[in-house]
Parts: sequence; C-alpha cells; structure tokens
Amino acid sequence: MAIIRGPLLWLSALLLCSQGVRAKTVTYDFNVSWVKANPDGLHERDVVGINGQWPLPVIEVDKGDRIIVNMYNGLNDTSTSIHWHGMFQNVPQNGTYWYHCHTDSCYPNGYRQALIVHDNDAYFKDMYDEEYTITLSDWYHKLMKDIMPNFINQPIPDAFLFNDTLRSNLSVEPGKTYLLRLINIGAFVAQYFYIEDHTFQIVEVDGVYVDATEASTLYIAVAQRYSVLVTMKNSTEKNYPIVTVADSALLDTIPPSLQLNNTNWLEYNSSAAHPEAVMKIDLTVQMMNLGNGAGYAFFNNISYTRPKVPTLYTVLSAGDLATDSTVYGEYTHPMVLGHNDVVEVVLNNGDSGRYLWNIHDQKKHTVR
Ligand SMILES: *[C@@H]1O[C@H](CO)[C@@H](O)[C@H](O)[C@H]1NC(C)=O
Ligand SMILES: *[C@@H]1O[C@H](CO)[C@@H](O)[C@H](O)[C@H]1NC(C)=O
Ligand SMILES: *[C@@H]1O[C@H](CO)[C@@H](O)[C@H](O)[C@H]1NC(C)=O
Ligand SMILES: *[C@@H]1O[C@H](CO)[C@@H](O)[C@H](O)[C@H]1NC(C)=O
Ligand SMILES: *[C@@H]1O[C@H](CO)[C@@H](O)[C@H](O)[C@H]1NC(C)=O
Ligand SMILES: *[C@@H]1O[C@H](CO)[C@@H](O)[C@H](O)[C@H]1NC(C)=O
Ligand SMILES: *[C@@H]1O[C@H](CO)[C@@H](O)[C@H](O)[C@H]1NC(C)=O
Ligand SMILES: *[C@@H]1O[C@H](CO)[C@@H](O)[C@H](O)[C@H]1NC(C)=O
Ligand SMILES: CC(=O)N[C@H]1CO[C@H](CO)[C@@H](O)[C@@H]1O
Repeated sequence: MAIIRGPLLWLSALLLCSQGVRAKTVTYDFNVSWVKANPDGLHERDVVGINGQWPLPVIEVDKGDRIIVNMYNGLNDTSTSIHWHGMFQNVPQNGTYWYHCHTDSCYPNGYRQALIVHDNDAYFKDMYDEEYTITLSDWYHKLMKDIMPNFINQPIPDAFLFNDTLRSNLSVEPGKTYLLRLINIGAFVAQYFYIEDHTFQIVEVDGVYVDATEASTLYIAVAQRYSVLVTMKNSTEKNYPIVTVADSALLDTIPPSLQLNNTNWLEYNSSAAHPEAVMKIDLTVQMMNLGNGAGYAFFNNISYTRPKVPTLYTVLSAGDLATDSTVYGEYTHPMVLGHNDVVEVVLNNGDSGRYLWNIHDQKKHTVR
C-alpha cells in the first residue's frame, strides 16, 4: 500500500513477481478522481472513479503475471492509496481477490473492485464453460467524510448493490456450467446469496481452492470471496431469481425504505417473465408427547400454545406493533408477513399419521 499526497505524484505499485516462463507484465495507469454515479437509481453522488469511469475496472491477469499499477491522485481534496486485498505481493497467487482504497475509510466511496488471477492449472478449470465476476456491497448516499464524524455505531446503508447496480440479468445458456466469482466488497454488512432452484459447488474460498462442496446458500461477509460452479437447467422457459439478503442482525435500525432482499436473475430467456424472489417457509409437522404426557402437534419441533388474546384481535388492537411477532404471546410462534407477499410454504409430514392443512381465508396455489 502506498499513500499519495501531492496531486502531481504518480505511484508505481509493483504487485506480483513471477518466475514462470509464460508470465507477462500487465501495466495499468489509474488516474483516480471524483466522478458522478447513481448505482441504486435513488441518489446521484460523487464516487471515486478511475480514468473518469465508475464502476472501476476489474483487474484480470494470469497466474505468475506481474502487475504494475501507476496511480495518480486526481482527487482534489484528499490523500488516497490502493490496497491489494489478500495478495502477499512477490508470491505467485491465484484466485479471487479485490483492491480498495485504504486511507480514511475511503473505499465505501466506490473505490473498490475485483482482482482476478486466472489459473490454467486449477483443478476445476475444465469443469465450466464460462465465468462471471459479481460483487456485492452495502451502499451509502453520503460521502464517508460526512458519515464518519457522526456515527457511534455502524452507519445504516441506503441500498445493497449487486455488481454495482440493481436488478441485473446474468445471461445464461441452458446446460452450460458457469463459474461465479462472488466478492463482498462492502463496508460492513454480510449478505446471503442463493439462486432459486439451483445448487452449486464451492471450489474456492478467499483465494484457496477447496474440495468441491455442494451448497444452496452462501453467507458472504465483507472481504470474503467464493467461487462456485453452477450448472444450468436444460429448459429456457423460465428465469430464476438470484437472491441476496443483507444480514439484518448487523444493522441497528432498518429504515422502511431499505430493501434488504434484492432480486437479480439467471436469465435463460429474455422474453420470459422475471419473477421476484418469494419468501420460503419450510414446515415439518409431527405429533409428539410432552412431559405432561399429553400429545401435541409440532411444526419444526415447536409446539403451539393458544394465546390469551386471539391473534386476530391482537392484529387489530396492536397498531404499529402488529408487525412485531413478540406481541402475540410466548409459544404462539407467529410469522409476520408483508401485505400482498407471495410466500412459498413447503409442508412436510414428518408423522406416521395423515393430516389436513387449512390456511384460513387465504388463497393458495398448490405447485406440487
Ligand atoms: C486525471 O483526471 C482528471 C479528471 O478527469 C483530469 O482533470 C486530469 O487532467 C487527469 N490527470 C492526469 C495526469 O491524467
Ligand atoms: C472536488 O471535486 C468534486 C467533484 O468535481 C466537487 O464536488 C468537490 O466540491 C471538489 N472539492 C474541493 C475541495 O474542491
Ligand atoms: C460486473 O461488473 C464488472 C465491472 O463493471 C464487469 O466487468 C463484469 O462483467 C460484471 N459482471 C457481470 C456478471 O455482469
Ligand atoms: C433485466 O431484465 C428485466 C426484464 O427485462 C428488466 O426489467 C431489467 O431492467 C433488466 N436489468 C438490467 C440491469 O438491465
Ligand atoms: C440436461 O441434459 C443433459 C443431456 O441430456 C443431461 O445429462 C443433464 O442431466 C440435464 N441437466 C439437467 C439439469 O436436467
Ligand atoms: C421464451 O419465453 C417466451 C415467453 O414465455 C416463450 O414464448 C418462448 O418460447 C421462450 N423461448 C425459448 C427459446 O424457450
Ligand atoms: C427476506 O427474505 C428472507 C428469506 O427469504 C425472509 O425471511 C425475509 O422475511 C425477507 N425480508 C424482507 C424484508 O423482505
Ligand atoms: C427435530 O428434532 C429432531 C430430533 O431432535 C431432529 O433430528 C430434527 O432435525 C428436528 N427437525 C427440525 C425441523 O428442526
Ligand atoms: C493461494 C493458492 O490458492 N494458490 C494456488 C494456485 O494454484 C495452484 C494450482 O494451480 C495451487 O496449488 C495453489 O494452492
């Protein structure tokens, strides 16, 4: 990491050295300056651009290459730097990394991007057809210099970006396998990542190859990277939501305008519908006896106790607290849903008996 103070200084950062015969030197000239961007469509702001552009360039090289970055600080008001996250420098490495500013909490001003070191020897090299790099991040409408002096706890983001935008389409072809390189380049919020009806194989974690491990959801903390292999379905009738869910446990308050769940799409067919992510509730029904010897019905191993005040009366009388699940009484285990939400309920009978299931006064659509 080097710090540039004078606006006329150029910095040369030598990143990797190699002994490899096919290795090459890749040179980038980065003029770092303020540019305008509005990645969430909600607010245009100053962001740190490179050569007048934002999103910033993804650095892509091959294992063993030497990277030389000449950086010019064209920011009119501040010092700056570049940090090569996860790179030891002078040691050949491969995999998924990122670069970011490391001066005065500056990187959430947009000065962060992926750095990919391709490896022809990777054990999964022949297991995919194409690759995509995708960044996740929490996004702020204010400049860091205006946020930093005013907060005691963590700041509350204004949006969550998917590759520096929202609602994007990853164009895919049926039957092909894609390597997705996922990087959380955010300031502090971890995010869940899943693709409806698709599982994947994790092959790299933070620049280290791992035995291919099947998973359906990832939890990606800030600065973490995962490479996953995803095989497409053979049919092109439907598009599938790629869902990111910000970990609300890390946020002190959640303003109603903050969209924690965001939908992007695996786009098999641009003319077909682009469905929104739906909330999924898995329920396993079982009958068991409790300590008093009596039989009870259980959902996911939790029995139900009738509340003192009937639930609908509480809904009508609780006002703003109606969406707070704790007001319905202990052991009633309510699930609070949003108005007009579409919810997928997966109902498993974990018992030897047969049971009917009724949802009072709701329209339901059985899919299977
Ligand atoms: C860097 O970019 C700024 C803003 O676009 C421009 O004014 C300046 O001349 C550039 N400087 C160099 C050395 O390229
Ligand atoms: C630096 O340039 C940005 C973008 O052009 C501008 O918004 C800001 O006011 C300038 N700051 C100073 C200290 O000149
Ligand atoms: C993500 O953004 C980077 C930078 O703009 C771009 O190079 C890359 O192709 C994007 N990834 C996808 C999947 O579109
Ligand atoms: C993805 O496709 C949908 C449906 O065509 C469209 O509404 C959306 O704007 C597209 N996203 C982007 C980033 O172009
Ligand atoms: C797609 O078709 C190929 C060839 O028939 C088959 O091997 C593969 O299992 C199918 N994939 C899926 C996800 O059904
Ligand atoms: C794409 O979707 C449209 C609209 O649902 C459908 O009519 C068309 O047959 C689909 N195309 C392919 C190649 O599956
Ligand atoms: C986000 O999605 C999760 C899981 O799908 C769900 O539990 C949660 O209620 C959703 N939250 C919002 C604000 O939509
Ligand atoms: C219920 O408890 C049993 C035994 O403790 C456990 O095997 C099972 O996974 C639990 N099921 C759910 C849905 O939590
Ligand atoms: C840091 C790291 O994961 N390096 C890997 C680079 O690639 C070779 C194989 O191609 C691995 O053996 C290294 O572990």
